[in-house]
Amino acid sequence: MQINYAKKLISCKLVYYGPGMSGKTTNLELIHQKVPDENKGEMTSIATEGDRTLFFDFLPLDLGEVRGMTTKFQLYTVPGQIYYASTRKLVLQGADGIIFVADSQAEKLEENLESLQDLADNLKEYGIKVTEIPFVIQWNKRDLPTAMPVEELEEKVNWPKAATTSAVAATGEGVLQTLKLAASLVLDRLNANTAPGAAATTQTSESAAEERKPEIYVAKVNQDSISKAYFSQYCQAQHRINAKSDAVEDFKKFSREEKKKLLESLVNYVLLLQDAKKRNIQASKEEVESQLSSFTKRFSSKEKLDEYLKNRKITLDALRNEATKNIIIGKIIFEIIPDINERLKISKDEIQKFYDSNKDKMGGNPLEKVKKDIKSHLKSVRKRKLLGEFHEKLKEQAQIKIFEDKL
Ligand SMILES: Nc1nc2c(ncn2[C@@H]2O[C@H](COP(=O)(O)OP(=O)(O)OP(=O)(O)O)[C@@H](O)[C@H]2O)c(=O)[nH]1
Ligand SMILES: [Mg+2]
Repeated sequence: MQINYAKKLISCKLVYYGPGMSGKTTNLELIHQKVPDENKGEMTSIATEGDRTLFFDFLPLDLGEVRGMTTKFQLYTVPGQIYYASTRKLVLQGADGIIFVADSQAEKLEENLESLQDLADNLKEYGIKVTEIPFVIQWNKRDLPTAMPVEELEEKVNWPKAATTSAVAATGEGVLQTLKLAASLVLDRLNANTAPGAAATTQTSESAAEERKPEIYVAKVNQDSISKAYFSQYCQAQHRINAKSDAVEDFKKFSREEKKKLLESLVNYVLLLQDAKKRNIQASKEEVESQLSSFTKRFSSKEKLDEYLKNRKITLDALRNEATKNIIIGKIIFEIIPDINERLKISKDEIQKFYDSNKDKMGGNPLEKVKKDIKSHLKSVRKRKLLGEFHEKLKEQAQIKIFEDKL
């Protein structure tokens, strides 16, 4: 919670958590529709792939005055899909309250429980207990025929004994009630902490306020903003995945030039995702898993894979993100250049030419031996060129702002 006593401003962060497709973004969209314009900021959906959240959705709200202080809420949703674990954790940082959007359908019981456990684990890493933070569970999708009775959900899912609401976010039912309940729990907590006699707690909440900085953005790409925190995570991940050797640094420091290059590549990716969304192109869970396993099966055993991941300091999630990117790129390329396979054909002549003009780099190997490598090299160069041309086209039509001073 950020409290600025000079400006009489309280700013709270609420995070909508829950399994994939449970209705988190739908909650935010509805709130955005219902709140009068003067009390809300722009809703930012950050690089969404289809209607799934990739990074987070963000909506600033002004709830008016509480005890003489202007109260602002920042609403965030996290991506529910398993493979965005690192993003979920990042968005939880500094949360003042959580709304867990559960999917009431019986077949989603396991996913609800997993996601709730994931939340508890992530909060624990920030030193917070799920039973201590202002916390509301929303039983969403009450309209669906396989929705479990609320009593059963309470019994099977609500182990933190949180306050609960019922909702049909798709029609708006219960959405504002859920928000109001969560907001009141956060404000109750604030009141308790600032009440006379609670001096010690006030101290800590004030100093915590100094520590939490507002979200800083490094770029805006059409409607999507890229936060500095996300960008930093992206840089580390790219470094780890692409490093030539397995010995990667714990935290690599990048030069300004390197950062600019990395930001350019991230902007390109966001442009690509936006275009994919327009074309309704997605990477399905099955596709991601199958691409992932074509990589992991290179390792002779699970131990070998674990060792590789450990040396590189990467997680399977990071590889899944990378796989998602590759699948989407592959699909877009195919859609914009239907004869891509034709255009990626490398002729014997080209291989010969490359071999002849790079003979000194061939280590004395005969053409026969390096033919395959040369072919795949030329193919990836051409693919990059085609993709580069496409990025240029996307850029021409896009509104891109880079905040270089924030890098
Ligand atoms: N029937 C029904 N459908 C709903 C309800 N709430 C949301 N949906 C639908 O469920 C789907 C997923 O909703 P989202 O809001 O995108 O879900 P999410 O939790 O943001 O999903 P991720 O971002 O992938 O984690 C959409 O097609 C919504 O229209 C509801 O109460 N009832
Ligand atoms: Mg979402």
